Amino acid sequence: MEIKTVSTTPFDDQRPGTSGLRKKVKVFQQPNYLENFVQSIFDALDGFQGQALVVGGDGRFYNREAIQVIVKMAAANGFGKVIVGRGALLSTPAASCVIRKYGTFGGIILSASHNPGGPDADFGIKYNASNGGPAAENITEAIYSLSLDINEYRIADTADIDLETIAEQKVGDMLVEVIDPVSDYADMMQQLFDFDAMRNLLGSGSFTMSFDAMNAITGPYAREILENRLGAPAGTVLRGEPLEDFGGAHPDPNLVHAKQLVEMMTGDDAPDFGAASDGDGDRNMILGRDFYVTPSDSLAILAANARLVPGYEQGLAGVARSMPTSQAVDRVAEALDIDCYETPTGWKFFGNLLDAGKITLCGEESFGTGSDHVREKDGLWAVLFWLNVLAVRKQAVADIVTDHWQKYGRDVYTRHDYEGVPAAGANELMQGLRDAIGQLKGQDFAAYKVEHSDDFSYTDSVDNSVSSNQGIRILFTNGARIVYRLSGTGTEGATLRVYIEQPEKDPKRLEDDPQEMLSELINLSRSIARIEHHTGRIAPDVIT
Ligand code: G16
Repeated sequence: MEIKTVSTTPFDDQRPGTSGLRKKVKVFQQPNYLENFVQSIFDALDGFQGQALVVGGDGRFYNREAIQVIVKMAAANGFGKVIVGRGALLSTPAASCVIRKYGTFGGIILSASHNPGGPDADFGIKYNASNGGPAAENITEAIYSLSLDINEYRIADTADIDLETIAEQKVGDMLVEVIDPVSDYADMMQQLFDFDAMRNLLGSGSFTMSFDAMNAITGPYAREILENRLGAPAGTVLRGEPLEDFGGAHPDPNLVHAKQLVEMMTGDDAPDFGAASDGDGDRNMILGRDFYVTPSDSLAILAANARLVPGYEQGLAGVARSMPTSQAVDRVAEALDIDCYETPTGWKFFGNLLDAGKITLCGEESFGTGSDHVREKDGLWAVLFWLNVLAVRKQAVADIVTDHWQKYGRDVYTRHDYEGVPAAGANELMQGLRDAIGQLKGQDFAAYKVEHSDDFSYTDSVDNSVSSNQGIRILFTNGARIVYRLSGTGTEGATLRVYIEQPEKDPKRLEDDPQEMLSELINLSRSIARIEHHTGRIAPDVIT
């Protein structure tokens, strides 16, 4: 095998965001752009000579080309083996599962998650460590600083590998194993959940479900698990073929982008249970008939019902949520007398807590829920968890949620996203809030009095690393909160996320519409941050 050393010059925009490097496909297609970043990943790592690397992606446009480059660069840099999903496919949680199951050195996952795909849309790449989880900040920062200094990369000068056949091949001395992308993951799900009970529910004739794979990676996984292994009727999985451009859809499982499913779930003949997953299979949305379960509530409900599920019947070591996620799970943790951790946004922050056995379940308001079975959030896992709970409790989704609110109270919650706003205005808005933090305490805003305000800072309880500037929190004396942060996953301008929450215990109000219940706080969120002044927007683009 001939190894080429290619001269290159740095790009100054390769700092990974909340979850890896996400850019427009056209940016990645610039000569040497992908190669520089991959070489910077390898240069940031130690000790991988002769070791195995997992590679796979969500099937979006440019996935296959990028995999071929990564395989050749892995060979040239001294990896002993690459494990790749057939068709260049691996969902993000399946990649995490495979890294852990085969004890590989790490993995590279190609995805821009819930962002659209296609030649004019988004692409992404991230490195996951041997625990199966996204690389910690010290690694992503090292990758970034190496990318600023890079002057050459190494690549094997060989033919492309065959990605379609499950078999072993060689690239020089390096072994390439093409695996079935679904089976390891499906086997793991079968170990965690009560497939017999779920099969009975799905075959009972009185229960129906629909799963929207959004033309993205979860299609083959959902078909294998729901239709083949659990016996759900063919057609339970909608939009089950992964397409390079997701069929033009925006593969983000929320009320706006999964509109088709949301519409199906209304009315008397709607399915009993609806769910969707995103581009790379790590997000989930849970719906009952005429009922939407917020991701924050979903986490709390899974925690409260965990003992009903075989994989968690021993109980939970602890739970964690990202800071902007509602405090619903905190109340469950209190009742279960287990620890609850509050981390910054980004799945990577759960890794140490999971590895140390401090938590079993964790989740985020951004449609992410997961557990210690892998080190990524896991869309289909959350759906199966719900299905298992439904099979045991034999109640409607809405009844399970309202029962939960009756017991624990409800954290009325909404997130307002102002997308694609000019970065300068968004930064000024955040700076304005940062400057005001000190003076907010004790101030009254109509019925709300500020108890505390800060720019969230997190100290990891395992390695003591500190992550600062993780979002502005305004906490009110009645338990309500407004949180502001800028998204770290967008590829155009800035996205301002405003998270609004208020606890409610009044049984008569528990089921009211959150936008109405929170209307005063929503107005406050706009006036305190002067959103219109800084962004020109009078209303958000997406409300979840
Ligand atoms: C990623 C991260 C999540 C984060 C989400 C939104 O998810 O893994 O931890 O909550 O982005 O981040 P932001 O608010 O910064 O846009 P995914 O599904 O995009 O990989």
